[in-house]
Amino acid sequence: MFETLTNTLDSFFSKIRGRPRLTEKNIQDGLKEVRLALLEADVHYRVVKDFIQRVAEKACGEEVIRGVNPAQQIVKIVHDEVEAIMGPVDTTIEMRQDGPTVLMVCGLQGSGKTTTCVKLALYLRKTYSCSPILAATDVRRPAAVDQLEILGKEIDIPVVSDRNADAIMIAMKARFEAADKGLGPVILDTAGRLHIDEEMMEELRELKARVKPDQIYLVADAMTGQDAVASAQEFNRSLEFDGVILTKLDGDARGGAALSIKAVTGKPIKFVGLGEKIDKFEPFYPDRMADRIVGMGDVRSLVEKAQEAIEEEDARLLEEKLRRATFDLEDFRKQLHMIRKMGSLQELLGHLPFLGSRLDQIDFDEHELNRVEAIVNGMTQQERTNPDIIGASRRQRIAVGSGCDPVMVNQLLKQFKQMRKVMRKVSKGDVAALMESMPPGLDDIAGPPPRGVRRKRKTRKSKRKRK
Ligand SMILES: Nc1nc2c(ncn2[C@@H]2O[C@H](COP(=O)(O)OP(=O)(O)OP(=O)(O)O)[C@@H](O)[C@H]2O)c(=O)[nH]1
Ligand SMILES: [Mg+2]
Repeated sequence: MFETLTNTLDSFFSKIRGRPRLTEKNIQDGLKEVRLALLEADVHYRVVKDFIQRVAEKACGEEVIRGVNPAQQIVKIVHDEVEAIMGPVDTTIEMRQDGPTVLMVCGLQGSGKTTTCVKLALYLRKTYSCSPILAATDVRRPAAVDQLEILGKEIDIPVVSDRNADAIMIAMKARFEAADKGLGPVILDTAGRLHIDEEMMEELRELKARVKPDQIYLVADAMTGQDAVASAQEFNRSLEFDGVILTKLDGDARGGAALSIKAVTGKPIKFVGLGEKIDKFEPFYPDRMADRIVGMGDVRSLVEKAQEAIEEEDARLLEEKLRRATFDLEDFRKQLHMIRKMGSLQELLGHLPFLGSRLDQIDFDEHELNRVEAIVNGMTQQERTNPDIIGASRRQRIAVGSGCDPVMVNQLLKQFKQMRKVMRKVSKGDVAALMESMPPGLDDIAGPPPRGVRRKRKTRKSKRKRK
């Protein structure tokens, strides 16, 4: 899903990154391609129009922030806009205190209602430690009741049914049983039709009026693209639902429905179905979806990984030291150690926005990182805390101990001192010093490369091309 869109955005970002200055014209040109890709992904034309307009306005109107290049700013704008057209969304379900909570699930025939009811029951049982109960209120299709009963049995969730009663009576019966046995929420699996018709809407409206569900969810099939959006609009007009559950996102849907539903109906996607299996169901996160579409890499998981590795106290101390500019080689050694705990450098950088697809442009030299670590390890604690005491003889000793040339020890010390100098300036409020210390160039989007990572030299040919 979204592959073409992601690729188009990626090539748009690459193009504008190569430009020394961004003009309204080159932003507009790039956005033309993005517009096509959105339409191709089956996004509603009105959503596309508004989206492009907002991005263009913001991108052209945005003041260039010092130290952030325009390309970075545009990526951020696109990402935020993609997120904004799908969110915000609150997936929590308020559980009633005065009786069972009732959730009504409706949608067109075959959209996945029955499967979704069972998935939702399982999800709620896990997340809220409650005891959901299903109500077979689809009395239209004889086999529907059997289907729900079989699925409910599989995961041990009770199903209330009555082959001689109507939907309202069954829903009432389920609520009564839930109240009696202390179960809930009650999930109503309603009947669908091939197309929206007034009879179906009337039935659903009546069910809503009599049973008064706490939440109504519309199940929409992502594979049907804009049809799903159009029917969602109709449902909302006559029934007013609270949120959408978008199913079959695992298929080869182009994703247009996901990007259009909120903008067209005003109601967010709350959950998504990602497969036929009962556990293929999860809350919808617009920010994560935007990360995926805009190709920002899995920043979230990087942060989580880093959080695991860095003890909170360590992080606090480090921050304090950075602030007071008393960061020494001992801290540097700890940092190297943390990087190691987080995985290999390549794996780590793979999580970073933009670098993901450009890893092949960078030479990874885990070797050099090992060498740096060996040099720092070869120092005494006193030398690490106060590198200024390292003279020629100490340098020689460290070089021999770490199996490298004294020149390398010198180089590392020089770079470290330079870095500390910059940090001192920054801590005194001179942020420009940090910017000036960064190497210029295309990759500045990801900041200066860490030690151990070298940029590949540009060949004469590619230099000439860039000119
Ligand atoms: N791949 C995939 N298939 C799904 C998903 N959700 C449901 N299905 C399948 O879609 C088909 C229809 O699902 P149902 O749950 O019976 O749909 P329904 O809306 O209850 O259908 P009716 O009761 O006939 O209106 C089944 O084969 C499901 O296995 C999903 O998220 N991914
Ligand atoms: Mg069904």
